[in-house]
Amino acid sequence: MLNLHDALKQTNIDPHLKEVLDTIAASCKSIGGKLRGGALSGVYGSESSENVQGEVQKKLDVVANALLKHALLSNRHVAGVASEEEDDVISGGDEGRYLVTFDPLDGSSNIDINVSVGTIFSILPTSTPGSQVTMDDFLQPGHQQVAAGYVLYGPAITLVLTTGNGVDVYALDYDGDFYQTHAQIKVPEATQEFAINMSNQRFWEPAMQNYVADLLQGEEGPIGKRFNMRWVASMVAEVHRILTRGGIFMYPYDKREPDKPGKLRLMYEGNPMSFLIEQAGGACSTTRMSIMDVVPEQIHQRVPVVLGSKEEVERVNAYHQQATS
Ligand code: P6P
Repeated sequence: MLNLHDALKQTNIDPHLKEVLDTIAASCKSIGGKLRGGALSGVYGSESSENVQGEVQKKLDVVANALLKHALLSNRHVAGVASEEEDDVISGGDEGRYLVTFDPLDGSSNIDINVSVGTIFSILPTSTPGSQVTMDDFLQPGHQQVAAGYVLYGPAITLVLTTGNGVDVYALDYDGDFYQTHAQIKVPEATQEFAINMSNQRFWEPAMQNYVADLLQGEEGPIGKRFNMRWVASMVAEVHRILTRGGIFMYPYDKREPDKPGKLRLMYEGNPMSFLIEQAGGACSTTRMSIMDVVPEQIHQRVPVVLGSKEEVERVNAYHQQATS
């Protein structure tokens, strides 16, 4: 079995990028170790602090963020980092050529109930090597990403990674190494499984309400087939299910907070997951455009997210196009 280090050696990606990916994998192993301890590791519960998103931080949010931040800023190839848990971007070494954005522990409301959570990361080239990074250096569309992935802390600890040549899956073995279990995975074109938080239905745009209502009509409805529903409230778990067996995941715009176009963040949730899904033959959309075409204006900006099996994402887009034509 190929381990991550040897698998990366077989690619022609920049050796410096390989070192950044090795750093991320090593940090996620440490995060996984903290999670494995569960309540015994003393990291359950919340801090008294809130992050820039206005969310109460879980103890493990803070621990995971510190682990990743310090490890990456100690890697000479990292020019700077941006984290969901940090108000501003942070400069790294002046010879670094890579910018890393990350959500250190996505789905952390699931930690205390022992449900899967994950780390999401995205790697961008810096256009200003050798100088202090600013937020503007990070504000690149998702198509500029050179690598993206996540680590899912589930029954197995699984790393899923793309460097722009397909998507590969690695599992963490007892010896502490990630071994490749699947290469070039593909999202099935069609699906009968959707993921959305139905409790927000009254806040969606009519086009999304109409689409989901048609899904729920099953064989008798206009889509003509029965759908099953899943909602883990952990994006990494949903995306991993979709990469594994297909599906469509939606966190759409809702009218509760008109200045927030959705809940999920573009730079360290929408873009990395879109890169993975598109590299695996799936599709991604804000319902108006490809997520990776969005030109970022703020490091923590939010974006409506629809991603998964191409046939279903295209159907959602059609419902929204009809609504505006
Ligand atoms: P809700 C976790 O907080 C997260 O950012 C994603 O991982 C997940 O898909 C979504 O929010 C869950 O949101 O509103 O269902 O709790």
